[in-house]
Amino acid sequence: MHDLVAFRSKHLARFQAEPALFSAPGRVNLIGEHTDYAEGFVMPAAINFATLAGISPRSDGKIAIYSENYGEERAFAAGDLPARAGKHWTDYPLGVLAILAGEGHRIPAFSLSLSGDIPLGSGLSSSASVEVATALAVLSLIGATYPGPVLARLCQRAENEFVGANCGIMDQFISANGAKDHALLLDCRDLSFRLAPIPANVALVIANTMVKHSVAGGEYTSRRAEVEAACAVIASHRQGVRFLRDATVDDLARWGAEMTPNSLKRARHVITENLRTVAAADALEKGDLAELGRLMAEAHASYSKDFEASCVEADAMVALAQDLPGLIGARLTGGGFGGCTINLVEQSEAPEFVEALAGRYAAQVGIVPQIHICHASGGAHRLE
Ligand code: GAF
Repeated sequence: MHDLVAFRSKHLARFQAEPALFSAPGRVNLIGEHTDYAEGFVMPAAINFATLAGISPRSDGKIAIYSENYGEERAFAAGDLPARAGKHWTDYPLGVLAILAGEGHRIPAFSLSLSGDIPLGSGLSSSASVEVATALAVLSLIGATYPGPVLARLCQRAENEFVGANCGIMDQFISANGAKDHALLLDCRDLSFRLAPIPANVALVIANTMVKHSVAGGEYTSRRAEVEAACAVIASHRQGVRFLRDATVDDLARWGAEMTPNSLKRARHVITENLRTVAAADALEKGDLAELGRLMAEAHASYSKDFEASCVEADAMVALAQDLPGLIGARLTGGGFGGCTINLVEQSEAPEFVEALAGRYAAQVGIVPQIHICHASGGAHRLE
């Protein structure tokens, strides 16, 4: 939980100026993994872990950025910002500035403080929340606003074009556009979305395997390449297929033999995951939690076996949750290869669920996990 008063006064003490404050949440994805860059469907929710940004103008032509998480301050000349990433935490805020400058904004001098309580490398989109919080803060100083979906696209571009991570739109989109107590079914083709209420008696229990995950890592990129290679095979036979969003399991039956075995499996995951994600939104809207849980289990099996993006620890965390009282559905969430599982759990059972799962995981895997009972939160906003 953030201490806003402390955050504000630290900015004041460090930079001798009152900051305007902004908050951008992390996210958990209920279902729809590695589908966003295939122009498919995802259903994340923003969570009550966030990055705070405090910003105040300066008159010395400098941009000073302080990260409370890294305990480090860096300064740049506003008129001569780095053109390339430096493999440093400042790449995320600097990437946003580069994209805003490219959109024709003059970037003013300012002091920016950042502080996040999203566990880093846990697959809960700390990077996207830094980008969105920075964008909101800087835009407020410039006096410009963008609709949430446009803001998300600009932040995704910061990550793609500046940081050099080939992510899709999901994380930035939900950080900018999340809604309290709702999951958001996003069509990553046209960015249209609908909100599905999460019942008050359902808790989002997020279990950190403590195995670090990174979108910038090679596995994410190689999976994406395999997905795109599968799509190219189908596109060579069937006009109008631009992304796997346009493909069907029937296409795989016909032309799968022309793909590498891995590409075929990755494509089967993406194509079936799109179907599951839309079905999961319908189930949530109808209050059919049993069906939602079934789809989450199917999604995890597909993510683990066909997409091979799980790991021993995440498979264990999902398996160990299965017979615990109150479980509705469990799966590995986010980019894969570590990070967190999402467990939908009956609220009244959640505290016991957390204790039992933590105990089982520590006993079997030998790692003490961090497990949080979260709720779906609103998207990025200015704090008064
Ligand atoms: C990461 C990426 F940043 C998202 O765009 C998405 O592809 C996700 O992995 C997998 O669903 O969070």
